[in-house]
Amino acid sequence: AKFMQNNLTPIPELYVSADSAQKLKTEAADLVSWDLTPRQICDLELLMNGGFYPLKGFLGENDYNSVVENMRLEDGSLWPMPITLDVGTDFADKLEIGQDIALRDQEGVILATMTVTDRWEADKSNEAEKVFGADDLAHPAVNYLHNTAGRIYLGGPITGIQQPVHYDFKARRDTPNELRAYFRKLGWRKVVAFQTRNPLHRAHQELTFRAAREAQANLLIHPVVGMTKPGDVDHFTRVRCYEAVLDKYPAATTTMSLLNLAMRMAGPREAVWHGLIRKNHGCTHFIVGRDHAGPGKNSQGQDFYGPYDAQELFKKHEEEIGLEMVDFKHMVYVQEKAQYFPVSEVPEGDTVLDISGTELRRRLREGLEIPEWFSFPEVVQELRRTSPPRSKQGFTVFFTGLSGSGKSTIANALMVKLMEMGGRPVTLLDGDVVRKHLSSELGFSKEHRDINIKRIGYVASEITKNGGIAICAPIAPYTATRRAVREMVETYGAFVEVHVATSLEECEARDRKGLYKLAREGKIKEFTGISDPYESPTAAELVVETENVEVDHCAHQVLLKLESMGLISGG
Ligand code: PPS
Repeated sequence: AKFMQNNLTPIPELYVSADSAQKLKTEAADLVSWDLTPRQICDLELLMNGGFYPLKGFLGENDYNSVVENMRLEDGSLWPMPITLDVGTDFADKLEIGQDIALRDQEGVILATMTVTDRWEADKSNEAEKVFGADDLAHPAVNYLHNTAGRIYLGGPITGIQQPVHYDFKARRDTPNELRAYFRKLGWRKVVAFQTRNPLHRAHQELTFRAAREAQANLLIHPVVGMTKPGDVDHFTRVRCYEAVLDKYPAATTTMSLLNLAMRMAGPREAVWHGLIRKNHGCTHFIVGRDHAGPGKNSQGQDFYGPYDAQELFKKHEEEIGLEMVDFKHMVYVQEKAQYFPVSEVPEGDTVLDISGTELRRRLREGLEIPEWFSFPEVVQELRRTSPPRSKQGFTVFFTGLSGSGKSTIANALMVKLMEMGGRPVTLLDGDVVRKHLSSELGFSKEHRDINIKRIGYVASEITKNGGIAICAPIAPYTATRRAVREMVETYGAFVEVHVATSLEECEARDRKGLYKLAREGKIKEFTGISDPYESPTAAELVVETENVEVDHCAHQVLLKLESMGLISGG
């Protein structure tokens, strides 16, 4: 075999010896320090433990340019991904070339020091074009490059002090050298790695089985738990799923290890990168699928990469990567045979069953059946726990409207009706109540109103995340702020905006608190509708009229809306 491992010698790491680490850590406390971003922490971990061998630190300018343009370091070694330390201009400006800096995690623990040999402002659009194929913000890594990453890149060699701390699934995390030692100990001379950022279903199990059988190799399930594509199933859920599936593999031939990689979704380049990383982890074979590490559609609705671009680029560099590619068979279920087959080998006339990712998410969302031929009951159960049907998830109802429009009254009625139904806790964040408990120091300037509404949004998003119902009833006069709240909440559940559209004339005529009179007399400044703006919603989920309509009926309209959105179950 081409890529048999005969002698799994350790791979170079960037850590100092245990004796020196304590001393270096004490000295490093006096250095200028940089607080690493979550992505930089992932990168640093793999730099230090040899996962990114032959890199010796964050790329300097020449290596960076060479990687971007030619997929190679300046010395010619294959390396497809720019691993850069991006910082803000203010931080970069206070450094001198040659200076050592301390790299800290988000709690302030010093993980490494770096000698700054390079500092430059990169051409990010060029990086996007060359590395990701297009300068298009629909690509998650391009969006990160332009909207999250700092303007200036720093480069230089790293001296590792300690590994980043993980409190989750400790026993399942291995450095390249730990995996190498494990393979050596068990006498595994050929190991095929399976990279994944998704839960494993039966089709994945079939394909990994096949891959291992074809390569006559042992199998390493090597899921990414660092950063994956935004919107993916969180890694906690996934790892519980993997653990459930691992029982279905023969223990003597298969193992699983978690990889704290920050993916870039760079398709072909990413596949080559993944291969090099697996090589460093002691593997000999690597499964590359259709659309490997694909970022989804571009802003024109087209795929960023061709479905087999990744396989082609990998194949071209196979020798240099030092891993044999095992191409992914798209496995489908054949009903008549009650078995999985590669799509190309389906017996003629037989019925193929398949459930796409989108269809799976729909079934989870609506609490519909997921058949046993598709996945394992334990996996489905885990996924259902994290993505319960909408009628069991938290959500937020956000009333907006003028003072005295009836927001609070309707919100109260809605709360009582939801409590009568039971099932989920309900919290009412009424304008006046919030101003008493959360925002007592704030006034009514635009700035203060925005702070007030964002606080409400934060609390509502936490309630939604934890499966409760938040009912908010502030004036919330600004469209942009309402939208910011919507985005906060929609990370965790539905956001239902209800415009209580009582006219200014009617509110003023009612003047329930006597405030409009005072506002007209100039005794209250910046009063919404009188001396301050109210931007009417244009895309609210529901608009309710209150003139000549009973409160009970208004609240009922909201309930019907919630039911039609699947947020409360009928009956
Ligand atoms: S905002 O704009 O969303 O932050 O306002 P909100 O927190 O909902 O507070 C509105 C209540 O505060 C009283 N009040 C005023 N409203 C508008 N403008 C000014 N200048 C003002 N001063 C005091 C008023 O009672 C509002 O209560 P509601 O329930 O809306 O009538």
